[in-house]
Amino acid sequence: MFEHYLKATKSAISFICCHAILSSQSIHAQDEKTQAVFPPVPIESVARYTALRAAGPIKVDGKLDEPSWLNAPRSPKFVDLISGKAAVHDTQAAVLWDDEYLYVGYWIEEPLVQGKFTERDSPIYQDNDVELFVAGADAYYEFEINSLGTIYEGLFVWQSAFESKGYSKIAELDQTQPEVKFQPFNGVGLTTHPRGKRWAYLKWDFPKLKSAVHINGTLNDAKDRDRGWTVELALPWSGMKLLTMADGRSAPPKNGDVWRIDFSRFNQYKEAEPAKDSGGWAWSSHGVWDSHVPEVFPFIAFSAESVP
Ligand SMILES: [Ca+2]
Ligand SMILES: [Ca+2]
Repeated sequence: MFEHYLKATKSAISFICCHAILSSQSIHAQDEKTQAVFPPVPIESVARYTALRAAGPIKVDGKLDEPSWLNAPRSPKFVDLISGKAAVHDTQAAVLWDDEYLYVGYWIEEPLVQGKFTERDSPIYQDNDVELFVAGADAYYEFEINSLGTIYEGLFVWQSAFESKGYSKIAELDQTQPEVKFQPFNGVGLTTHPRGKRWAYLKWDFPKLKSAVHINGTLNDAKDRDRGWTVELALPWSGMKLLTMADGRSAPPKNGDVWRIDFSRFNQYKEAEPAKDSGGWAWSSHGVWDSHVPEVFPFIAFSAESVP
């Protein structure tokens, strides 16, 4: 969801044409409101979850039919991104892990499964999408996927840590190299984050990431009513070096380690009034129209225990 902002700043096309969610007036109001209160939701209300180890192999085919998925604890139903109120369609997620991968599964109820983008790094947020953010201490990763399985991803590094934590010396982030593409980024709704701006690397690819979707229904066919779709992800721990380098955390994690990981979906529709549907739903409410706030990401503790 970050690129709305980038596009808006680049081309002066209004922010609202992309996600068509908030008027610029209400964004401003949101900013003013959240300026004084940070994080935008109380820390006690941020979701907590314990991720168990997978009990067997996970085939990344979009089908969450492995015994590990069937037995993994699931998130509560996703709630409205801003208000935390119930969403019209059911969305749940689960997390598993083993020595090689972090696995994430999403169950997405959707009566009209649709998608248009087929080219990698297209503006997936202009489709109905599912998003994942994985936070390190001084950098975070964003991933988006649509029902066609097309992905969009990027890496963000807090500018205040860029030199001091050694990111500037990493070849793939080295801003003196002409082939390294980067841009400043300041959030999409919360532009007053106390940590300030990030450097956005939108050409960055998570090494050896595996992703797949499975549609339970018919794609781009409104004649029927679909069940929805599922998303299956495997992120190799070996690809997380830029997320772990600042605090030296273990990847794979140690028993009891806690990471901040965010799970959300964004829709091109909104539930009719009187619902106050922002169009974005998340495992744990963000309190603002912005996912670039690691302080509101769910606490995901990793347990050495396997799923039953
Ligand atoms: Ca599978
Ligand atoms: Ca359909």
